[in-house]
Amino acid sequence: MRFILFLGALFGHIYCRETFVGDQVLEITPSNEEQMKSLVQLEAEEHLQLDFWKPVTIPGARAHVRVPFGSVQAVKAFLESQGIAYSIMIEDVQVLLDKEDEEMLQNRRRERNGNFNFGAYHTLEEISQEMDNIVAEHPGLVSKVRVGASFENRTLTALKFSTGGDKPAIWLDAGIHAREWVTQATALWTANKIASDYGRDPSITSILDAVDVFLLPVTNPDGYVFSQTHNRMWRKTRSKVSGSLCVGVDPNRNWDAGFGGPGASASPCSDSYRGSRANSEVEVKSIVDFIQNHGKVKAFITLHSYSQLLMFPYGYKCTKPEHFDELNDVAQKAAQSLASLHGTKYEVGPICSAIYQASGGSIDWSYDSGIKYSFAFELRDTGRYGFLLPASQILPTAEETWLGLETIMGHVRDHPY
Ligand code: 0X9
Ligand code: ZN
Repeated sequence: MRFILFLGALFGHIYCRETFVGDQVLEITPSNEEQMKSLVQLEAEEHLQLDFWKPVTIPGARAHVRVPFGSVQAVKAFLESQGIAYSIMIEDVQVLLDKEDEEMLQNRRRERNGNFNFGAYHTLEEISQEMDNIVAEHPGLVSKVRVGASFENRTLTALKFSTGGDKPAIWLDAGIHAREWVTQATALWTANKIASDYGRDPSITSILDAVDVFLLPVTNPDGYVFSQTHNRMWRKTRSKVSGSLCVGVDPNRNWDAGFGGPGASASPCSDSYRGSRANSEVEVKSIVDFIQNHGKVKAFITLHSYSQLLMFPYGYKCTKPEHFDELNDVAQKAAQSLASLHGTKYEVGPICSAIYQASGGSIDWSYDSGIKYSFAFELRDTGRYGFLLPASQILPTAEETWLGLETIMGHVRDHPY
């Protein structure tokens, strides 16, 4: 009995994790309005438990959907009966998850020598330790800033890069959506890059001589922990929703920008649930308060995955922002420098045309609050692995993303307002 309890404690984290054995991710391409309607119907069938990684938008555009094992046959039969084109993007989601797990374990063994591997996925604990390390190694440049606390009371820790004085600032966050693991990893690599190269790399040096940078690598820590311990596909926060058994709010539908408009759900069980009111999520409210108190944030950049897009406002409406030409120009240049490293192609445009209409998003809030340089990245890939990007792609992703970020930051440095 004692032995069984011991094993239970040892493997508890494995036992209570949701499995995705036999789940498939399908790429679906509706070719006309009628097929679009059928797909909307399909999406509404709650019992199928479909997880749209990339939603249905317009005829000809590809949608990506994770289909639980138990629904695979029914979904395929439906698509075939409607003549809707599809292909299998991921044969068995669990195969990728097992590989990811195994790599994390192996990496932990390798890291026992004390060297942090930026090309691996890490736990929240490991990420915070590495943030402490970065601060300890560069005490004159980097410090920790407590932005607030999450619903489950985890500290929201940002790194502040500052050469002193009272400078305008650039805000950079990652991991607002829990399952977008390449973003937290990219943010941490970026922190180390900025810290190590200040004073060596003329571009980083001149940026930090003009502005401070605040970097929050894990914006949704509760969701991140949950995505590692319970459900790899978790996206939302972990807040309790009164009157519902479902947990969590989509923190990128919760900002006070067109809140409650198109492209957000009012249903607590939806993955894009907007929450009961704008700023209901303490993670969102903490950042809003922090930025307002600071008073001199001039750029707001957020990292998501996946799709390889570099976007700017608006998402809650489909009209051009006042600074369209400048934002578009900066984003095009950033996408060009990003592509110069490995040839990774990004599409550039306002959220509404580049991806879909979505209300309550962070960069619409920042832009409407007067932060002109508001950008959202959707990092790699375009769907081969989607949210389950292999760890072997972390370093190339982070390195190329840096070139895009550097271009934007350089523009902010050169265009004070
Ligand atoms: O739907 C989203 O929130 C983002 N796509 S994701 O697949 N990462 O979930 C797009 C966000 C666009 N940005 C804002 N609306 N601020
Ligand atoms: Zn996202």
